[in-house]
Amino acid sequence: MNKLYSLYIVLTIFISCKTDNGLVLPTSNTIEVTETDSRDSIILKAAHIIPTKNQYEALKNEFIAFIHFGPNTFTRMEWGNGMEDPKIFDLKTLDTNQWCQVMKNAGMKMVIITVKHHDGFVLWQSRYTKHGIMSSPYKEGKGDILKELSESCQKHGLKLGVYLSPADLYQIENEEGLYGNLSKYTDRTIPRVVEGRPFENKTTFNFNVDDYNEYFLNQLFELLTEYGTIHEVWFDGAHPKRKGGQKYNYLAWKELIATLAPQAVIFGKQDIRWCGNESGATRDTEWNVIPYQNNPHKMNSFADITEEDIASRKKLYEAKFLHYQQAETDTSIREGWFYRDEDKQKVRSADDVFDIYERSVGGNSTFLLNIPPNRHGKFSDEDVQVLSEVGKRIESTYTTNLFEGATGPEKVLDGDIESYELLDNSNEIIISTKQPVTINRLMLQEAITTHGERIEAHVLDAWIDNAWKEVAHATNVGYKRILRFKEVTSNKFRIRVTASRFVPAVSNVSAHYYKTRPPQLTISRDISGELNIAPKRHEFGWKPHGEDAISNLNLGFEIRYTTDGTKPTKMSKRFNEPEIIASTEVKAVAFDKDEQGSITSQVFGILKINWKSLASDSFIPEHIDTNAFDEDPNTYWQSKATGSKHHLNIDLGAVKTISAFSYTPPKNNFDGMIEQGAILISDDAIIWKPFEIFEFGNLINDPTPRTHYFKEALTTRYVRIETKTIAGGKKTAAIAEIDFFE
Ligand code: FUL
Repeated sequence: MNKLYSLYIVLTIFISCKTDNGLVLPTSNTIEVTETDSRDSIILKAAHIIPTKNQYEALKNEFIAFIHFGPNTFTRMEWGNGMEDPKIFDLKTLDTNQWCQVMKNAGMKMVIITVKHHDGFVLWQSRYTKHGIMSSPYKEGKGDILKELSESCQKHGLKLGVYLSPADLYQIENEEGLYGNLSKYTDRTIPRVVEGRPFENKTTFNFNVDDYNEYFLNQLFELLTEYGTIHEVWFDGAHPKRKGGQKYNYLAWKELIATLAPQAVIFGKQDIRWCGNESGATRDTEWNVIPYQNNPHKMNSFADITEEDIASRKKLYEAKFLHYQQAETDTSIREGWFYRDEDKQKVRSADDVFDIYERSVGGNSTFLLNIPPNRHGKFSDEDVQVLSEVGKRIESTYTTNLFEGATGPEKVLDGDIESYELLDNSNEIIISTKQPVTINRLMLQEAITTHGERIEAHVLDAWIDNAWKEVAHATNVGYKRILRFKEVTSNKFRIRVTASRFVPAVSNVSAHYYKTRPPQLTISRDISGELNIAPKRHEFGWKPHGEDAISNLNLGFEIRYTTDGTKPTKMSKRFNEPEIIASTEVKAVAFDKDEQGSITSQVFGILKINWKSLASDSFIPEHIDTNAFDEDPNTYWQSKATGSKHHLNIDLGAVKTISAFSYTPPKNNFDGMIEQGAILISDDAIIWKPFEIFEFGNLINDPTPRTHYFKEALTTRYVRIETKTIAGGKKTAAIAEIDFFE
């Protein structure tokens, strides 16, 4: 009865409000779903969820920078262990002005720095620990990286954010460490007074917390009061280790942040969510109205949201609360989050970064790109060049609007994202230009601050040969959608909204042209060693209407490559037929007439055609042991779930001299990521001698290949991989691909 009544209300509202202002409920950041709600009234509520002022400001940043810097920069580890000697952070020079200049040139608006990563080492002059910059040689312990960055940000007009890792290995591992020390919850005053180090800001807080939460709050107090305006506080969810059942009193942290940095958004909590991967993948449909079972404004902890479909109508029907929470698409310009080296650590190409930019910013999220400074305290040249090229592409593509001066709904064409047009009658927008224009990008924005996100599906048509022809289609819009398509020339375009949650309010439409470059390439090898180089097929499946836009766009290019580590040029070998590739590096590039694409490189290990599995401790039938070396990273060996110790013995077919190996974990199975293990060798495949131990960090969030370089080369025919620790405390080991390098 109740549901029928609410359906009646919804229908009445729908019928009566068509000409109204497009609002039938008060808008809010969060709306509760009640027992009496019908499916339709839930969707109507979802159409009235809007971002907070801070969230909206954060969305408008669009492209922001991440800095991972700390002891790992010097140890070349992804995750430290907390027991590093602070002297390891042997920084002699630092140029935060260079960082800021490069970010500005790339079009970025904010930078978030790891002031404390999981190892617990702090990059600022904290009163509450000695494990940090104060105990390092940098400026004889007087340096303060956050201060230098904050000053550079002010100089260059960039916003600043801080990443303060809740996981803290130093506080876990050292004897007097506070993390999980089972201390009592008592009333504590924040900040704790430290003699000789008064605060200028006299605000104080009283919280009932334990030692580690107090430590964390004291540090937040320093960060939010002594380094200028902080616009984002980033709480990472990863935990290399836990101890003593340590809990986090996030609601206390939040109160402190809201008081001291009222303009800051909080990542990993109610304001901003993780996109669910670290590889730059984006969802085709990224809704920011998210279903919750509890009120996110009162929640202490937030689970990662990683599924593909997180907020379709079906998901919203199960909600108890509907809440606006945007995603950040975070990934690194380099392989791994920290700087390792100039030659082996891969750097993303400008094509790659620009592609992620268009998919993330143009897919209703914020692009958070990590640029790890090197051991000289600077961004390396290769990263600088890529970022400068990306900045140029963003500017040349998106600052020229080819709909300028066009006729159509005034408020969507005026370039003012605060004004909007309600599509209450026809659900379509027609735009005519004075002269025909050639475009291959369309940008759309909804008036999310007043009307939330409503469009569920839309189509772009162009008037060609006296008829409407469909050019592209996509699903939701929200803050921003960029449509990409093969170039089309016309003087009349139509946007049709084919499904929506309520009357759509469109704030902006603009048209653009991106000068297509020679394609990015992928280099692969099959089990017999045969090389293949081909244009990269993007994961986003850019195939409107079954048409292969990538091939169409790239007709006429040629591929040149080298196999000796040198840069390929127009004079290098042309790729037209496969050759056999043994242990070496292949570099390839596409040329379209005289224009050169970005260079792709791939290091291959020794050929695997004669390898045999001698034994593994176990395997499950669908994932046999030879999958670990079949040159197909989509298949993998997986042991039975018996514990953390597993092994795989391989016969390389002949005696080989090996200097490194790489481990590729399965991409879509988080169960068997090998965090620690050992390589053993043998003369007879019977008696095994330990050779070297290895360790890889952050595999679950970033399941990409990891390379371990041996201290000295080994010569053997038989190799045994023995596992010691599996990520996340799991009990099974898995290998998608194993490679040995000569
Ligand atoms: C992850 C961390 O474990 C990585 O080291 C990195 O900081 C990334 C941004 O978040 O969860």
